[in-house]
Amino acid sequence: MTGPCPSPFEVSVNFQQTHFIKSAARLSDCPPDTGAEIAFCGRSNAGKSSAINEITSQRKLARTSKTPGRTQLINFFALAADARLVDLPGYGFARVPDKVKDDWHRNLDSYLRGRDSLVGLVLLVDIRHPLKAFDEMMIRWCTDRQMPLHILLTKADKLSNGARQSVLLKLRRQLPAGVTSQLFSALIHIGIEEAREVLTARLLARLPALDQGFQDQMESEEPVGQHEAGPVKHGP
Ligand SMILES: Nc1nc2c(ncn2[C@@H]2O[C@H](COP(=O)(O)OP(=O)(O)O)[C@@H](O)[C@H]2O)c(=O)[nH]1
Ligand SMILES: [Mg+2]
Repeated sequence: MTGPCPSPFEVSVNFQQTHFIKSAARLSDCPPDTGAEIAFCGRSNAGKSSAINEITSQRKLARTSKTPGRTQLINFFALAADARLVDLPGYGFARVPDKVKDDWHRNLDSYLRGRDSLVGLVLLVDIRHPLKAFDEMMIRWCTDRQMPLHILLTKADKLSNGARQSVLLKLRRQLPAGVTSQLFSALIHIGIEEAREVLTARLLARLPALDQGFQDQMESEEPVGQHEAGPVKHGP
């Protein structure tokens, strides 16, 4: 028996080829706002950088740190032409001055409000500390704007299998309809494929030109020039 047919995106985009594009301190420094990108957000130390490294099978793509609050910039990574992953600044680090915290908050806010290519958020939550104030705020922000949101319960290795499942079930009961969630561990490799599938589906929803271009290639020998005008943009 043959396995399931991989989606065109999986064939044309290899997560392992993801590369760093740039770091931005403010919206005006971000790469061109075209195509589709998915941003990883969460409290400092939740495991954002580790998750990006794990999903892309690259140990050092996004820096990881034992010191919370180290990543203060918005970091962009290219998955493919016009498809990006974004590592957002961590939130909730107590030991930085208020001025710095205010700057982060402003950067995060202007990015979230101003970025047309943002097609979804991944919220990372330490499985031992589910749904703190920041997490609740992000969930509300996404549901108010109908922004797709997927939650990774990170560091699942810190709990027994039974305890993990019960945190996940409890979380799912609390979440608004449409917000999806899963277990994740960068350390013992839980949930990597599941996360990749969610990312792939979200990006493909915005990049039909990429999908269509690939299908055309499969179905005919002819060049796919008619699709090269770029991805279709959706409002708002
Ligand atoms: N046990 C465990 N530790 C993790 C996991 N993911 C990240 N960490 C650790 O948590 C700390 C913060 O991780 P990092 O990815 O830098 O978090 P970020 O601040 O959200 O980017 C580091 O010491 C990581 O080694 C995991 O799946 N399991
Ligand atoms: Mg980080």
